[in-house]
Amino acid sequence: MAVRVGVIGTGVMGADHVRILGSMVSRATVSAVTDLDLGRAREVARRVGARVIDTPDALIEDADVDAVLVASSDRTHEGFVLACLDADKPVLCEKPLTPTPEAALRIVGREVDRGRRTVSVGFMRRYDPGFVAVKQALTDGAIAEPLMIHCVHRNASSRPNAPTAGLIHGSAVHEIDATRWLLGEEIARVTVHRGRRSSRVVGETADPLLCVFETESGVVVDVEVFVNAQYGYEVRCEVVGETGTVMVDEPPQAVLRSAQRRTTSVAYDWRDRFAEAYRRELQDWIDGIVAGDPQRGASAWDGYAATAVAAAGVEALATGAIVEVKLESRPALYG
Ligand code: ISE
Repeated sequence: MAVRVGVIGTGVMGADHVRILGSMVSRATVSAVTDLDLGRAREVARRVGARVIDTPDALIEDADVDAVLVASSDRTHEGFVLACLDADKPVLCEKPLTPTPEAALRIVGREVDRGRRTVSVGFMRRYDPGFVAVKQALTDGAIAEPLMIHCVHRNASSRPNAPTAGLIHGSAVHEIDATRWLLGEEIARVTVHRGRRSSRVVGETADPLLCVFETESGVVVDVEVFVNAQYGYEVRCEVVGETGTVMVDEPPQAVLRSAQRRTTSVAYDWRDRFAEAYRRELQDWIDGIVAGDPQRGASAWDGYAATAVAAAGVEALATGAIVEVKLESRPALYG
């Protein structure tokens, strides 16, 4: 029997998840959607034959909703995820889990009280074939011990006056999670440098930024975050080890040779670059629910840890200091 998914939020990401669930994921249907903009919800629902429910709370409680995907604005995540925990329904929440570590800890606390993991966080890079292959190479010891990681995270453009903190909470948070996941250790301290600002930025956003993380074992990770890079979307990640390096490759694509040029295209945005990762993430989540093992990919604890590092990054950006990351102790529920 198919898992009936209810989707909260039908903006860019919610609509894309509905499309993928409705067309590329087996044993899943989208039974209901909701959005503050009910007109937008109706349009997205129509494409997959889902119902529109007026409010998120009613959607979470609905008898035809077995599991919930939260893709609404970041500040609403906490309330909806807590309501899913109370309703005993598996939930996949888009990243970041919450805007503050305190809010994420409340989710962790509620899940620990229930004694069962049912909250997953949408850090989709954990499902990208390139990132998965890098993780495998590290596990196999292919480059011996990792020493440094170099990352690039570029978007074509951001909205005018996007808050600079959003470059850390919304974008670099992916490198934070990828670092923790690839290395299997926590990030201990953070610095953030703002350099010369691009004249192409509309508004006050400080862009680009360079974030530097240092892990517990001393691996240094540099991340260029540039959300107005103009030319397209690009993510790079290279781990430097004692005997070699391993780098994330992009999905295969055509190489065009014409008019004395050899060209390949650059992705338009993350939905394009990480299309396969999103499909695998959703399939794994559904497979987990079917198998009675509903927490897959990043957990609520991972969501908390990532948000705590991002918050340290925002403090580092404001103060120019090296900021230590102070995590609560990890509950046994998270292994
Ligand atoms: C966006 O919200 C995402 O999550 C994308 O994966 C990320 O690359 C982008 O920078 C964010 O704005």
